Amino acid sequence: MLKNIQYKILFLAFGNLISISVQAQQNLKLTYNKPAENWNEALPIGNGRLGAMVFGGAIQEHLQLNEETIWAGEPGNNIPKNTFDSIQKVRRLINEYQFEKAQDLTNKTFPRQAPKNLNYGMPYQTMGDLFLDFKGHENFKNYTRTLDIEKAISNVSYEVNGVIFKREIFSSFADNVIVIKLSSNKKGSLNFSVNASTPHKVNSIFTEKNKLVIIGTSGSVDNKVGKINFKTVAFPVLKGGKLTSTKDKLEISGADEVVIYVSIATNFKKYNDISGNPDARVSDYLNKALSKKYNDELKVHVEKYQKYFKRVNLDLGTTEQTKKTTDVRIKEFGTSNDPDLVALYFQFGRYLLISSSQQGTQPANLQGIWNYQLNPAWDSKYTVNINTEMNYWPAENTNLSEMHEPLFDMIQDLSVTGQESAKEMYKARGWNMHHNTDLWRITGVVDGGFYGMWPMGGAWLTQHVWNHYLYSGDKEFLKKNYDALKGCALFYLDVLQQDPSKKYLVVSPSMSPENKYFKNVSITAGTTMDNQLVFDVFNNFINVAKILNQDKNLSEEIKIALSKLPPMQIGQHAQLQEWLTDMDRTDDKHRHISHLYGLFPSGQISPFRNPELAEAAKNSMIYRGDKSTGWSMGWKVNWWARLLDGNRAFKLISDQLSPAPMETKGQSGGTYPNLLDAHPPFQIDGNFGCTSGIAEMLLQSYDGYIYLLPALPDALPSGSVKGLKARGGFEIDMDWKNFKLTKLVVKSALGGNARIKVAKNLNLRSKTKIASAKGENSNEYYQVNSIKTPLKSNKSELKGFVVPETEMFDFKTKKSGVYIFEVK
Ligand code: FUC
Repeated sequence: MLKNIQYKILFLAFGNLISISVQAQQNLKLTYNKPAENWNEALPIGNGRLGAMVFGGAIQEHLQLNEETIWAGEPGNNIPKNTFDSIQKVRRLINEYQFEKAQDLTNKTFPRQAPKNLNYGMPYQTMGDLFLDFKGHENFKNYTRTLDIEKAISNVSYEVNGVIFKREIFSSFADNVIVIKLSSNKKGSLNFSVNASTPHKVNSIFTEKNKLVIIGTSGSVDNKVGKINFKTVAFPVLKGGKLTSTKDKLEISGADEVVIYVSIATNFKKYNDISGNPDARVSDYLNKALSKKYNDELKVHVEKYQKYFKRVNLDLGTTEQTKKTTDVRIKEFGTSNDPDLVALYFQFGRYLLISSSQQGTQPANLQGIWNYQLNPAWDSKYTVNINTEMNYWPAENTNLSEMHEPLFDMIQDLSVTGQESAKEMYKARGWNMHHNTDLWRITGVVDGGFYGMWPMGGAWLTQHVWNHYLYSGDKEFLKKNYDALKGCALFYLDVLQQDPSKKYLVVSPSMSPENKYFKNVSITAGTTMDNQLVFDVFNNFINVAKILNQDKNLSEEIKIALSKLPPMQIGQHAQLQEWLTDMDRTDDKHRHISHLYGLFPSGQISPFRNPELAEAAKNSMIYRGDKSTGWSMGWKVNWWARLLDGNRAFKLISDQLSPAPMETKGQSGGTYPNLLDAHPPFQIDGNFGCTSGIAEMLLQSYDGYIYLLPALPDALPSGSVKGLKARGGFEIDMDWKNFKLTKLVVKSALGGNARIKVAKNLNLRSKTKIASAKGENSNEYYQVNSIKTPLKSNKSELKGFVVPETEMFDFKTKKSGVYIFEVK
């Protein structure tokens, strides 16, 4: 975007203090002055389906390649037979407070390793690697390597013996191929060979008519046989020079310019259909790309990408740090003033979502689409007890609504495959899933009872459906997803159990994801997160059924069940209780703080409506501490933003932007030189979580109004943002200076009342007639579901939650109306 930002430098000249304006440039590029030495330094490109990590070596270019449907295994679910009786026994043991026995029986029923006749989900797998070897390029200089996230192109440039060599590499949004253009400023100086490798056992690499071809079959894991067949073709188009080939290598000599098109295809059509023809598909993609001139290919690629990317602009100001390479900026972030790196990180999150999740593709998995292994960490599949949802947190508010669609498609699939787990394991109607799924849409328990006995995956995923509606107002979309929402509600209606002590309706057995409340026990009933999730599932159903005028009787039945869910509880340590009984430990540092789901992404806890719950949530956060895995820190940015503490949110951004550790395992995250998040190892959720958190610091719309600049930290006194979305189809542009909003533009796509909350005494002026806000917001997308009064331990000492002084005003908007406010 290269937008000029002005900042002032004071200096002494001739004894006088003079202030001058200096132009510094915001630069939407990741930049480096040396080739990547490892994968965490390589740069990700992607078009939703095809991904590559570009290493940018001068002597050897290396592209690690992915196609999003290369997964191990074959169609089929993973539901064990005859587990209902055990689940019933576990329920009884929980009711008798025999928790260790309940855990033991769960572990026995669902062992840690997949039994022989079952599987715990398949890994997402790399395709392989493409190498370009350059003779005589050992002594290179003036090297630069960039990823331009404004255009979705990676560039490499360096000089050898006075000749400048350049590469331009992108995963084309125009034609579904990866394109590598090589050029130099001296005719005839391109001499290199093209070769490839793949780690797949079943493979063959050969040349055929000036093309390099790789074919292979995905891996076999557990009880599944690898049945994804893939084909990759690398086809160089030369200007000048000549191309020769050996058995498995292409040699290019004396060329002026070369464009290599890489096409990859598989036989995957749908989770239950692998009848596609990789040969035909690979040629089809390639021929389409070859029918265009390179410049047209590039032009369409950039246009298609920018259609999404350019919707949002964020300027937080620049400093001298902006001019440094990205790896150095990350290293120095904690000790320097580099607000622009926050803006770059935010936009990089948007870049990653556009590049890994396009309409018609698979949703972004644990590593988006970028993975170099056959057996990556946690299979690089979909973990839905936080990670998959986190990937899509920035989809609506950062104006990338279309990128959300692959997740909705997956929910549709799961609402079918999940009927098997609902019926077989729980004798319940509807559908459910547990904490993992994969390309084949498995819905059974994974990784054994301790981690996997959590029947809540569908409850969390379907929140995205309702949220998409709140942002878009798309009733057709609601209709299309009605059965999935209904099936999810029916499942909980059927499985809720009566808790023996207070007669609440609770999910049993379940857990507060991956955390234990004593000894080695995670298994319990009625965890706070489960209660919050079911609360949202039921309310969504009641709301949607009303909007679509459906299922009145079922709604009434669900309202009764809803009224019997447990309220939230404030425990003895003044914390939000994680479990139904007050078992929280103040020294618990677990990365999951699942009971704060109610604070974010859900909106059940608001500092204005329920200050006591907000205070308790804050205490839980303080006990847990800041530093953790990447995704956990990303979540914390959102929580602190919702708690209106901009400085603490910024502290978490700093923790996230600290250099990732060398270890490939553990609980201490950070950011790799390529700006990707470290769990460790690389896991993309932290990027998306933090991106969403930055948006939440600037704008929130979950609580009945649009709150502008709710959590601005001291480090970001001035800036501007354009194109953030609020619920109800509003789009917001804002400028702020010295922590005060100076300009606001509200664009309304759907019309309706706009209710705006800002800091007190702002004195915004406008031609638009405004009125101070009274009562609940009349806008249908801003209705807040009321929660039960929380219970409070008499040992809990609350000090009071101080909210900033604000004011709220309303104005009527029309469809496509634009409303401008200014502070003079
Ligand atoms: C959950 C987390 C882990 C990891 C894995 C993919 O199980 O607890 O930290 O992110 O998902």
